[in-house]
Amino acid sequence: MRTARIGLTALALALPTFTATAAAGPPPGRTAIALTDVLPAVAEAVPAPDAAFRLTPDTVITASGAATAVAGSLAAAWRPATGFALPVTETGDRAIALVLEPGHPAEGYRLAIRAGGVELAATRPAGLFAGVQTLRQLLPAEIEARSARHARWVLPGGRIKDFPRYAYRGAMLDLARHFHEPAEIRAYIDRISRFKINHLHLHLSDDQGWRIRIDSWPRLTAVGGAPGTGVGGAGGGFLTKDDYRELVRYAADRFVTVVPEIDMPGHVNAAQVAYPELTCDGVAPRPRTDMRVGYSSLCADREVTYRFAADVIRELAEMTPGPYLHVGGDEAMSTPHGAYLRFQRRVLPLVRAHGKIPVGWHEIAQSPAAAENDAVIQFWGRERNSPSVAAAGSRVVLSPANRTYLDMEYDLLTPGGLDWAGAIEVRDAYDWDPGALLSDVPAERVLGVEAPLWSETLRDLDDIEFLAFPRLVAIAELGWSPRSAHDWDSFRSRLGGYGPRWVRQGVRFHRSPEVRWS
Ligand code: NGO
Repeated sequence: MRTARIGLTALALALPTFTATAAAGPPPGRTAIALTDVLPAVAEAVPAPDAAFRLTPDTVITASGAATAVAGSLAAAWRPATGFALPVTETGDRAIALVLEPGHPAEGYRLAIRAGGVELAATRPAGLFAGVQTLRQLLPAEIEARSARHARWVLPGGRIKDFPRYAYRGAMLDLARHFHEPAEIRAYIDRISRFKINHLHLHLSDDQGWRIRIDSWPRLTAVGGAPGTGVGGAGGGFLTKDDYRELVRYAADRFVTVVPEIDMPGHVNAAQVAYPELTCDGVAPRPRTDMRVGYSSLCADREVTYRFAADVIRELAEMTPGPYLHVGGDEAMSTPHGAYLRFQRRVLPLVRAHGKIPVGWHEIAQSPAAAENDAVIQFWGRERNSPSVAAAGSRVVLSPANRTYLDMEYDLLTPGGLDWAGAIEVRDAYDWDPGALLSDVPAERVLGVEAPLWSETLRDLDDIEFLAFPRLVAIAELGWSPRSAHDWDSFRSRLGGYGPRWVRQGVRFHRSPEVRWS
């Protein structure tokens, strides 16, 4: 692997800023934004251009019961820039009404915008939240400002019916190679949930560091989370159990499910530095801050290995309300094949025993225990066909490295990122079909897509944002929008229109030359 080591922040700060748009504005009754200017693309839209709805100082948002919290989030998003009170009430005229009603698919919603009012309806709050993300993109970019602006706050008229193609739309953040503070993780949750990403996979342990407190093995974080435990000796840190629980709650408020990962039986050097009994010879290895992979392994034939795995899985499951628990399994190059199979035969059932669905990188599909425990396989290869994934018969999350790895460089000129899976520009991230990537995995076994962001080259939130955006939006659209909506020219034009929103939010993003930015 090769890295470009130039700081991303400096580059992003040097980008020109946008000037406010819409000075002239569209004619009254019309809007600058079309009903279909939404990322990810909506499933069905019927514009009614003369039926726009204008927000006024008197606009109210109506909701009751389980819809109230989502209504509150919409009001909170729109208050700063509009300067309007936007009270959430049970009833009201000319309102933006959030309604729970039967009959919509999971996370699906319908939206009707008329001059006299707006109705957003879904069966569950998750659907309302998805609809709110759509609504937020239908007001001009000034709505992202943090203080009151003069603008015509007009929503384009018409009807939308929308629902996801896949149930699982994920982003992964590696906390092991570089620890990212809870505030940075919360910011990332804010950013990804805007695009209807609904899972956040946290890679919590690796050769360099261990980032989640485990009470029964306290040296994991005391040693593995100490200062200097990041790549290049930079950084350090870990999540306390309270930090983790608070992140899980924060994510859940944005309808994002946290998927914790402890990587085993490889990628365990940090654990072995803290507990030498986790090696086969009982000798502590040296701490590692380089980027090599494949050299560490738990010992499949020592009982202490399974006490360790059981304790870690139990404590992690106890603080994780979501259904999934990821046990890694990738690049166990120094675990003999038989030992790998013996390890998975004992560890995958432990995840089940603690009430969770095991998830693993696609190497776990070599183990019959993967299918027996109905594990989810996360494909991260480059090749079109992966017979071992097909053989397992399990559900698959697609993270093809040459399409979805957000830590890959954009091109040869843009600093930042690794290059082992190739350069990934926005169109590379967008132009593939999750339903057809693995020809021997039937479409119905595809649970969804996930874009991993490994942290070897990352330091701070600016670095995270610069590599994630805009590529993560391409993956979000592949995960949410129907295949029939797939259209590079449309995507790239909607993306160009989104740029000013990121500028206002203070998000550093790659101004890809493939996109005409507003
Ligand atoms: C690989 C490897 C990780 C690296 C990453 C860098 C997987 C599943 N294992 O992906 O340890 O950090 O590449 O791109």
